[in-house]
Amino acid sequence: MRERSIVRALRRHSTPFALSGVRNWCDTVARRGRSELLHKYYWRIFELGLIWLKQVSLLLASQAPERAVDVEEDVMKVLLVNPEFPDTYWSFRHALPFEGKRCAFPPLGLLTVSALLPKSWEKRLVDLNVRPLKGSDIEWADMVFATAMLVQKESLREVVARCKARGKRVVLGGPYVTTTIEDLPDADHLFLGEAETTLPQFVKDLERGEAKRSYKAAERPPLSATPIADFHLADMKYYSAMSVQYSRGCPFQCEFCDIIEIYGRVPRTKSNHQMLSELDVLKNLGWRGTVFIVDDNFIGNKKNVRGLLPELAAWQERNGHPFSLLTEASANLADDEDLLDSMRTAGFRRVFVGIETPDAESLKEAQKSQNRGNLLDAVKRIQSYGMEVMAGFIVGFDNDPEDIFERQINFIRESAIPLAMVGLLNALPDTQLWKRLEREGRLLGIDASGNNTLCTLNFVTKMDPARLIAGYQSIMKTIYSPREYYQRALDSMKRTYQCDSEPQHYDVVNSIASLMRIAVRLGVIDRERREFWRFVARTVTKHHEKFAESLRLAAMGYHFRKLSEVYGTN
Ligand code: B12
Ligand code: SF4
Repeated sequence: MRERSIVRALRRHSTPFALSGVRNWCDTVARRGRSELLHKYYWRIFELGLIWLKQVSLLLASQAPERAVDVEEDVMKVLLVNPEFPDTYWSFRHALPFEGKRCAFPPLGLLTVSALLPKSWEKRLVDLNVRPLKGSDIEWADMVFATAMLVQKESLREVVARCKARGKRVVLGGPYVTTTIEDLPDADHLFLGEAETTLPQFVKDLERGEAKRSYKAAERPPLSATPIADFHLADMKYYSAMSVQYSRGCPFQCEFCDIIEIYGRVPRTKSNHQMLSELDVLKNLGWRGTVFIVDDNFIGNKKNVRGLLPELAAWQERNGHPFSLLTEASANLADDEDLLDSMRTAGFRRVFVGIETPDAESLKEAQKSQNRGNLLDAVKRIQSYGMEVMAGFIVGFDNDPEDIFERQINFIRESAIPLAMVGLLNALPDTQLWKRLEREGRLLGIDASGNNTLCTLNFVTKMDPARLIAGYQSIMKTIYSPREYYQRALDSMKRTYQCDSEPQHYDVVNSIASLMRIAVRLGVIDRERREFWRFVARTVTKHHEKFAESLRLAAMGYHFRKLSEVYGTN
């Protein structure tokens, strides 16, 4: 009964398409006109006409006859939309086609939101990175829920405009909505921060017809309140990995980081039982292969992680090692050999580490105290436990010396980190860095795009900006030139050697298809084919047990090279 009344209320209040179109048109014309013709008298008269037209459309909408609601169909229909990602490091866009995939990871935030909504509601997921959003998808829904990171904001804006034009109620949440200081798209409801406690409240408010415009939890929720995500909504065959989350928050205080502003400095974890149940669900849905534990810092709460790892290892053993694990952790992971050993046993094969810079002064400036000591040794130690190290690097700190670009290149070369993601420092809203630069009057008033591969700066840098951008581009060009990259990949495979190599879950047809695609693209069509065959030959002779791994790395190298061609040149 309760649900029917919400659905009826929503359908009653959803504006007919044509009328909402008139209103949106009025708003658009008014916005454009204001900037272009601000002081013109005749514009004012026209604007009054627009206001009148908008009022009439509102009045007609309020008198529109209530649409008949078929009682049998009175189930709330929620469309979950993940906007499109631009072409960045983590999009892996140029590598995915080799695997026959469309997107790297499913939108875990939305799948979790789905699980927080009443079970009886009908839900559908449209991930724009997998397929386009059709008019019929929007028509189907009573409400549209969309998420976004900063980098997805343009696509989000389009999604909201399309859904609003069809008179749908739109609900937004996620990191962009939480941290932005810009005007958000014209949605009906905004969720700031985590939604474990606020969404159930929203459902109650909706029922009473008292849903608020904005929801923000008074406190960050414990992760015991996080349900198992609705993984079944994601069409798994299009993703190259699945995601689960163990913890949120990080105990450190890197100046540029917005994680600690969004998720806090006290890492909260799920229970072991929650984690293993999520893995059970993924396994029962038929998933095999990579699972990304999407924590801000997996070892943020070391005590709890130590308790989880043996159980995780036992679960993998019991289930025939279905998953290869990937996560993100701070560099101090290298200080704890017991932890490294337990991670290896539990099936971790890759770890992303925020190295940022080999320069001690710049690390101090970034308040990255956990990166003290010999970072090169730290990387080697992690690799010696069979884990490929992926890492983030940054140039543009105030303390960066003139030779920082060569030093970054040398560090990346010596550390044998194939997937080195180098970005230009940008200040994200709400971070300590943003606040400092604001105090120092150095912000340029340019919106942060969230895409740190773009050659844009949003604050006044100490180094000459032209020199900084040229230096950044020289890093990109060097580290992703095929010879450099393949050498790092070979070195990394050598250092991560272990007797029990990564479990492979071959689907014979797909694997042969992937092999053919890689061989044709990189070994025949690509102008760097000589380097590719040299790499293959050296892998076969020295690391044949890692042949599948080497093909994955070759595909990734191609993605990064394509990116460096886009961003690494003027
Ligand atoms: C996994 C992950 C990814 C995956 C994305 C997978 C996917 N399809 O979503 C990958 C690896 C692709 C990725 C890439 C990037 N990421 Co990322 N990523 C994360 C990470 C580590 C976890 C996200 C996650 O799944 N969380 C688990 C879910 C359950 O939490 P959640 O998303 O926050 O959702 C909760 C709430 O936010 C809320 N909520 C979320 N959406 C919605 C929607 C509605 C309607 C409602 C009501 C509520 C709601 O409810 C959920 C439950 O509480 C976060 C950090 C973090 N702690 O979240 C960074 C993070 C989201 N990423 C970030 C960034 C910067 C990037 C990149 C730009 C990095 C780069 N330079 O390349 C790229 C951009 C993507 C691209 N391809 O171009 C930033 C975003 C900053 C911002 N303000 O937008 C974050 C916060 C980390 C950081 N500070 O660096 N990322
Ligand atoms: S270690 Fe990583 S997540 Fe933690 S504060 Fe630093 S940058 Fe943020």
